[in-house]
Amino acid sequence: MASREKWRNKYSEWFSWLISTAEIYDYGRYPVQGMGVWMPYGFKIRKYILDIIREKLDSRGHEEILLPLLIPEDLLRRESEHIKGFEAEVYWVTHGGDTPLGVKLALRPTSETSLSYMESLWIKSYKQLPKKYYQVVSIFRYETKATRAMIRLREVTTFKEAHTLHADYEDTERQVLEAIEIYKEIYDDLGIPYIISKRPDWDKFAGALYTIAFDTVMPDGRVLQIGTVHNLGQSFTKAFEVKIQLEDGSLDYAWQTSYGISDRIVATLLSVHGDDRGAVLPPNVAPIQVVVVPIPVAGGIGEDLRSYVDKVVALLKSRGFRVHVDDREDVRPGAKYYEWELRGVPVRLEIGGREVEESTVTVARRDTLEKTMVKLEELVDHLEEVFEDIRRNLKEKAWRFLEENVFRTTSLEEARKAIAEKRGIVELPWCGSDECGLKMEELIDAKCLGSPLERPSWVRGVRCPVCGGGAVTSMRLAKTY
Ligand code: A5A
Ligand code: ZN
Repeated sequence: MASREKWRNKYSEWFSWLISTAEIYDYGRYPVQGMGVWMPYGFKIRKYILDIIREKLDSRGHEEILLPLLIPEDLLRRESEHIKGFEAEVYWVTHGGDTPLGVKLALRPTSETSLSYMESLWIKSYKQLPKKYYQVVSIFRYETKATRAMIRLREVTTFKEAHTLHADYEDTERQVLEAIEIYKEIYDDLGIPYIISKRPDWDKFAGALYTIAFDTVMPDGRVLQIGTVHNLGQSFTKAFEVKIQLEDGSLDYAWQTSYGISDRIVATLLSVHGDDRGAVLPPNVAPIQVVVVPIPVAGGIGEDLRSYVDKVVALLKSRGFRVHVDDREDVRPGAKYYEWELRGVPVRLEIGGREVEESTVTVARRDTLEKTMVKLEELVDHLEEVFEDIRRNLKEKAWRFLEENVFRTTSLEEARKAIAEKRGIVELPWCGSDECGLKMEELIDAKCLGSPLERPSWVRGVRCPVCGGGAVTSMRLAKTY
């Protein structure tokens, strides 16, 4: 905790240091702003996260598809609210070689328009519904706010966008709840804590009826939106003539939802669990779960040591662990420890003369840095327990940090002070009017995240601090990314 407080003010620096030194992501050097490079180790972390995301979606009837990167201008413009929201952020392809294109083509900023166009051809009847599609692709947004590694990219390379289609509004409401459940499970599996808010009307996704967002508090106290779920109503199906035959034979426009997660999930995973030594990865997404470091006896890795190490590694591999042996002869064990700690490997096994003799291994945990001697025949069970314990420990620590950073008050002045001094999230009673919400932003100098999905009991009988009217819910505000 002490160390968390310490790097509150140097978190940005820490994050840049981590992703470059641990060779996760090369950012700021590729000569296009807002575009980074996934390096092999980072790519693997990203892949294991995506495996979880895909598994959660697939197991609930989502089907993966792949839409074209280019969207013709007329398609992108067809839903008027949508294009208003994205107009300023679109990259346009205007030429093929030297030839000007007859129709400008957008690099997709998201795929509601291109998919709705195809759905108008594919979907004709309520019998085909609900339909749940998703894709994992690059999207392009010419972000005007300061770009940032993984967090505010101009090429978002890990954009998981899900798009669903329904026969009526009730079914979209059910789908929104399912999406929230899926996202909770994904973040829970990664030990990432979140707060779920219904975004205020002025901050919803362009074209949506409403937006539900997952936010988390980063180590510097600023809030990051890590995922969103949108009820799109019939905006796009009307614009694209996605008409379906209903059960009673009548024709109506279908209903839609969409929900997205991006590279931000990787940034968050690294940030909420990391420490002064570097990354601390939960075992389920660690590219290397166990690193074995042989401790040279009398200056070298002799025959006995090598064959014992081979035996340990074979055992762990046969039980499905992702194991790496660091037997570099020209690097000292201490330097190896430093390197694998930086990369967040959950468990290190140290094996030297004593371990060979006693048929044991020394197990060092990355999260607590504790070391334990374990008998070889107990190693597999021990590691399974340690993995479970690391998972629980990381998750609990991260949730504690989030909870410590949510501050509830009825006073605008206290809210303003809390944000100025500690950042984090403040919760104020709110009458529900846009006007008062916007006024809070101004008075507190923070951004509205929105309200809890259910009316919180603490606002009962409490007044909106801006207008003095009765509070119907609470408003959350924070300094955001
Ligand atoms: N089609 C819907 C799902 C959509 O585009 N929603 S969204 O605009 O809210 O984006 C989904 C998520 O992507 C956001 O919640 C945010 O976490 C992330 N995101 C948006 N813009 C980003 C950017 N420039 N860089 C990194 N992540 C971004
Ligand atoms: Zn009010």
